Amino acid sequence: MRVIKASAYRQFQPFADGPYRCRGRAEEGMDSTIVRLETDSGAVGWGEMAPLGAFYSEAFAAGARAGVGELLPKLMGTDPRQLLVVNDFMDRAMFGQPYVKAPIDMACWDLAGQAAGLPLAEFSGGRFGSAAWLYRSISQDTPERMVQTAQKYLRDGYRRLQVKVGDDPLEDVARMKAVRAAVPADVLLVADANGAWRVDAALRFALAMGDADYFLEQPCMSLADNARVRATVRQAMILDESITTMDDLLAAHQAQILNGVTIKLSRVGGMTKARLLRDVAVALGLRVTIEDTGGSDLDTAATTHLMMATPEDSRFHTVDFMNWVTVSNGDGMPAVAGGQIRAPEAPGLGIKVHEAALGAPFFETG
Ligand code: 0XW
Ligand code: MG
Repeated sequence: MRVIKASAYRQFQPFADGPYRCRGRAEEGMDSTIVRLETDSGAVGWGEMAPLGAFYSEAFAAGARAGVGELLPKLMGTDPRQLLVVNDFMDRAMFGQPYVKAPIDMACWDLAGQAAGLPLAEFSGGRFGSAAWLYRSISQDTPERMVQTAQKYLRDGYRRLQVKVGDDPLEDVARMKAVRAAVPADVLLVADANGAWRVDAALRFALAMGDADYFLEQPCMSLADNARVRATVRQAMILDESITTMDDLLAAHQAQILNGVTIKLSRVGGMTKARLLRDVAVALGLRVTIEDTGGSDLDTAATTHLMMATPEDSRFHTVDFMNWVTVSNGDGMPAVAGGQIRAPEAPGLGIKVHEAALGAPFFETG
């Protein structure tokens, strides 16, 4: 099987619940890059990558579009089923830029799963259980409005909430305490600072929160700063933004900072690299969240498959981005129920893409 044609599309995906605010910035939606690979066997594979604006990570949408335009012509003639070979080739052809490679790698996984006749959960090692927990993120706002959002998500069936902090620590305490007081004790809460605090702010927040029941996610950006926070905070700590490579994961584990890790496909370079990090995190006894920066059905299918292929004891939770935005890019994701998500049963990603709705590609080769 050889790739003979590649196209890339742009899809704007407005947030269903209004602008999403974290690290003091707001975005109206996701500017998604969608890759389509066609092979000499007639099989078609799809991949997606959608950054959160340009401020959240190194990824930015115009960079993704330029990057896939640079890489896709070089991939003509390669066998998409040989995932490690494809990744090695991409890493030699382009230094870094993991978010550019993520949607291409995803489209190769889609083709490899289809060729094997297996959904990606099974193809990547096996489906553990039938569903994975989801969290919903509560965008930074006044405590009152954040409580309203929390209550809406509980009415929708979600049982895990991520409260965006990383702002003035005492205002963040008011946000967390308001949400904690408004939801049942068994609703799992995460305070996610997205690395925005300095150590003093993280410590003020943690001290004022006392023994409240919550997980702390990425209080500061650097390993050294998070280690200083860890020394004082008793709550379990998850790292997200600062874990990009295997070195990052091992160093954080060695520093005894970590209870869990959030693996975003576009930050680490796609499903192939995410799977390796996931397997090592599981072996280290950590809790794992598989997610991404954004997207719709295609991206959600990919993260759900990898989450389902993670042993249940090691899972933290994942996201249903397809329900965060008002546009879909394909059919096949089972409906979310009871705050849990299931992966498609059809081979590959299992998503039938709404090709016509994507409009004309911004790039084509082959
Ligand atoms: C909640 N997210 C997955 C959505 C945005 O991409 C940021 C990210 C996070 O971890 O904050
Ligand atoms: Mg996070």
